[in-house]
Amino acid sequence: MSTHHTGGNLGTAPNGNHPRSRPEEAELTMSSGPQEHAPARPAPPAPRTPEPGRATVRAGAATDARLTGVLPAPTRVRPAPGVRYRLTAETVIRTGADPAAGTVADYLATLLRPATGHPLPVTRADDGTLPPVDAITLLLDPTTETSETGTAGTGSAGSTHEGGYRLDVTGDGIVIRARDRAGLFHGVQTLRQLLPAAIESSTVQPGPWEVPGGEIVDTPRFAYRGAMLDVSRHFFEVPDVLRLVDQLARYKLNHLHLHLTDDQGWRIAIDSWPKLAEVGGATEVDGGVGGYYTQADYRTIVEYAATRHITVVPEIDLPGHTNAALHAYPELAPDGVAPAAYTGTEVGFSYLAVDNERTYDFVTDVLGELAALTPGAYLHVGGDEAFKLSPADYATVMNRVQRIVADTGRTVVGWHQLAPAEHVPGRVLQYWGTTTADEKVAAAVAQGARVIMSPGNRTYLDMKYTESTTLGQDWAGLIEVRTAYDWDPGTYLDGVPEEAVLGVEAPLWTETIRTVPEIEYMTFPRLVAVAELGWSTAPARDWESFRLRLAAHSPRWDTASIAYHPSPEVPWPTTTGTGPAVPSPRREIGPVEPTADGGAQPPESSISAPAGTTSLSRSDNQPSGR
Ligand code: TNX
Repeated sequence: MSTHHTGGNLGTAPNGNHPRSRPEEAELTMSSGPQEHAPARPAPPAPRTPEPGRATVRAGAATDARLTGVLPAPTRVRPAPGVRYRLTAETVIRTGADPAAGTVADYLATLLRPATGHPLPVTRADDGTLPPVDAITLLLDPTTETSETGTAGTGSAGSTHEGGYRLDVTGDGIVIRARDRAGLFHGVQTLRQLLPAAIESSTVQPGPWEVPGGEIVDTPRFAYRGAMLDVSRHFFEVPDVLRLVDQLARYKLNHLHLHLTDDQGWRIAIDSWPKLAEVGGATEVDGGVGGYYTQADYRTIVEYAATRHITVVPEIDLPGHTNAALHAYPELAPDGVAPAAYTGTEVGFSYLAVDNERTYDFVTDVLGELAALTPGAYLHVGGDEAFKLSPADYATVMNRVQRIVADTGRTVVGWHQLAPAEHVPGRVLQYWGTTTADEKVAAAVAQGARVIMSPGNRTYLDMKYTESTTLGQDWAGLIEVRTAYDWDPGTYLDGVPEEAVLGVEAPLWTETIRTVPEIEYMTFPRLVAVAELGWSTAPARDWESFRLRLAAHSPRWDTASIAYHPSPEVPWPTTTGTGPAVPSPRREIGPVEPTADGGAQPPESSISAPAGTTSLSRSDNQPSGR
C-alpha cells in the first residue's frame, strides 16, 4: 500500500455507554461441571439478555464458574465440585525456601490487600515444609510438571517452556507451583481471576473471598506473546505505559514492543545525539507538544515491566519512518537538508542517506545506547515502508543495520519487509500483512528466520471494530472480536510452520489515539483474544467458550475502570442501572497496580484528555439487544 489514511474523528473519546454491570459476577448464568478442558465448553451458554428470573444463580455456582472462566484458557482445568477455599483475615501467603518466590508473593499480597482489607502477611517456610492450613503457598520447584501430554507443547517452544505453573485449591488452602518465577507470576494472575470480581476494587469490599476448589495445569503455547504501543504518533507518559504493562500482565503477555521513533516524533533520549529527542521529539500528530522518555524514564518502564515478567522490545524504525531524525540532524538526510517537522499521518516518504557513513555512526550510536539500556534479547529495527529506496539501497542499509544489531549481542527483529535482507542467525520477522501467503517471508523462514505473527487484518488494535467505530483506521479491514480470535498463528501463513512461529503480537498504532481510555477501548477485548492465541492450545481455545468467558470477565474491567468495546458478539452480563463503569477520559489515571516492592503506588502523574476532547454517543457502543 502506498498511503494510509487516517480515519476517525480526532479528538473524540470512547466515553461512557459501556455495558453496565454489577461488580460481582453472581448474576451470570454460566455454570460448570467437573469437566476436563472445561473452559472449552461452559454450558449452558449465557443468553445475551437474561430474563430477570434467570439472572441470579447461587453464589456457589458463580464461584465454580470462575474456575472454568480463566482468560487465557488454561491447558487443563479439573474442578473439585463443592470444594472452596475461603480467604480470610487469618490467611497467610507463604513461599518455600527459595527466596526468588518472595517478590511474587509480595506482589500477590499487594494485589489482594486493598479489596479484602486483610493483612495477608508474607512468610517464608525455610525448612521447605508445606503450610498446614489457611495459606496461599508459592513454590519454586524445578520438577513441577506443567504440561499435559497431547494437549500442550505443540507450540514453537514445546512443553518445557518458561512460564508454566500448576495451581491446586483445596478447602485448606491454595498452592501454586512452578519451575520459574514467571510461572509463579502467571499462577498468581490465574488465582486473581478465581476470586470474585470485587477483588479488583481499590477499596475494601465485603467478600466473601471464595476460590473454587480444583486443579489447573497450564503452560504457554508460544514463547513470545506481546503488544505494541506506538508512542511516536502520539506520545504517552510513563504512568500511561505502566498502566498498559499491568494490563498485559493480567493476560500472561510477556513482551511490550515500544515503537519509539517515526516520522512524527523521536521519543527516546540518546546522549550522543541529543537533538534526536530534544528537537525530533517536540511534536506529534496534529501538532501537539510531543515529548520523549529520558533514559531514566525508559529504565523505569523496563524495570517495572520486569517485575511483571514482561520484556521491553524497543524499536528504532529504519531506514524509512525517519523524518523526525532527519529534522533534528539534516546531515542524515539524502540531500543534507532538514525537512520540516511532520505532523500528518502519511507514510513512506522519508529515508536515511544510504551512502553516507554518518548514517552508520548514527545507527551504531543509537542502537548501542539502546542495547545498554535494554536487558531483553531483542532490538527491533523497523524496516517497513521505505518506499523511496531501491531494493538494492534498502538491502545495503538494512544488511549493515542487522550486523550492527548483532554486534550489540542482541537478536534483530524487523517488520516483514526486512525478509529480503541477508539472513543473520536467529533473526525475527514480524508479519503484518493482510494475506496468508508471502513468498519472501517463506524464503526467509526456510533460511532459519522466525516469525512474530501480527496480521494487520487480525491483530491491529488501531483497526476499527465496525464502520461506526469513531477511533482508528480501516485500511486492513474492520476487526471485531471474533475476527481477532478466529485464526491460528501456527498455520496462518504459507511456508511458516508452527516451529518457526515465535509468537503473536497485537500492535496499537496511535495516529488517532491520544488518551488512556482510547488505548483501552481499542485494546479490549481484542488484546485478550490475541493473548489466548499466544497462550492456549486447542481444545481449550474455542470461540464459543471465549465469548462467554469474556462476558463473565467484564465485571473485572468495570471494577478496575478499564475501558472496553462492548462488542455485540459477546453476551455481556445484564446491567443493574448503576451508571457507566468507565469514567470520562478527563479522570486521572495511573498504573493500575501496586509496585512489586509491596508499596501501594499512587499514580505518579496523571493524564487528562486534551482540551476539546468530548464524550460522544457512539452507535457501536451499545451491543444489540440491550
Ligand atoms: C502501517 S504496520 C504501518 C504504520 C502505521 C500503521 C497504521 C507498519 C509496519 N507500518 O506505520 O502506523 O500501518 O495502521
